[in-house]
Amino acid sequence: MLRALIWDVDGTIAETERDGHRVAFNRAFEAHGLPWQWDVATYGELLRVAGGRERLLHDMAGRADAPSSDGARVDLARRLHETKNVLYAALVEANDVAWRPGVRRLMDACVDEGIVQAIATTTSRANVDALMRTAFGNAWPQRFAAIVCAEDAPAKKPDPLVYRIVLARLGLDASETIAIEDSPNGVPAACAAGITTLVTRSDYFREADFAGAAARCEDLESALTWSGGNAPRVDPATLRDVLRTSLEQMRRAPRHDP
Ligand code: XBP
Ligand code: MG
Repeated sequence: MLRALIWDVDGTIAETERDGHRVAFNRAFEAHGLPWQWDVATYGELLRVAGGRERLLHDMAGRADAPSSDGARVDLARRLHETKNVLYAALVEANDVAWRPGVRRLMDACVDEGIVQAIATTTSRANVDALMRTAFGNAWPQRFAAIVCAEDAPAKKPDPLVYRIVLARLGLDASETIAIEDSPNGVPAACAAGITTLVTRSDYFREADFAGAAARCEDLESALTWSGGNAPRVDPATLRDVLRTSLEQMRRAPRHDP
């Protein structure tokens, strides 16, 4: 019996990587007097590395103009990352990072139907907070039975730790949940935790293979046909079928009180 929907954040809820984190990293480089810039394609390559600080350190390893000692690089990455997160929040608050189609409707439908929701992300908690507040205000955490971020799960995706912590906090078995993911790091993380995983294709990973995923779609709006009362309705593609079946099962299940 499926009981909970687990959301990835970056790329799944909004195009945060291309329009948010990347832009904020570039502004942080400028703010720290560095001549570095990550264009859209370069940042796509860097997304192989999960975690903003880890991504910075990976990039610095190939730069002649980065600090030479490990300690100085770690310190610079920490300072750049702090600045980046502040600038990211400002971008999100200015509504420069649009939510992806269908996400808000599916989240609202879950609330209407009493379906438990959770967040499993390798992003810093402050970034999740900034993004979710734009849609739901300060009370947004009340919508989620578990919110697990980078600070809670130091081993980042594709490590399944973040999903295992979510399952533990929900008190559910993996077979009772589905995850929505967008990335080649996120899908194996959810799958390794035993969770049925649906892919919504973000810009950076439009062509990726996602062998372990149960189903794939372009976005959640086109994946679902919405009818009165926010109810998702059947449509033939695989994601639609899996999600519809999941939601119907969840609707029939007793409400889970975390
Ligand atoms: C998200 C990440 C994060 C973001 C930036 O992956 O890898 O590092 O790019 O956030 P996922 P931070 O969507 O799989 O959770 O700078 O806070 O790390
Ligand atoms: Mg993602």
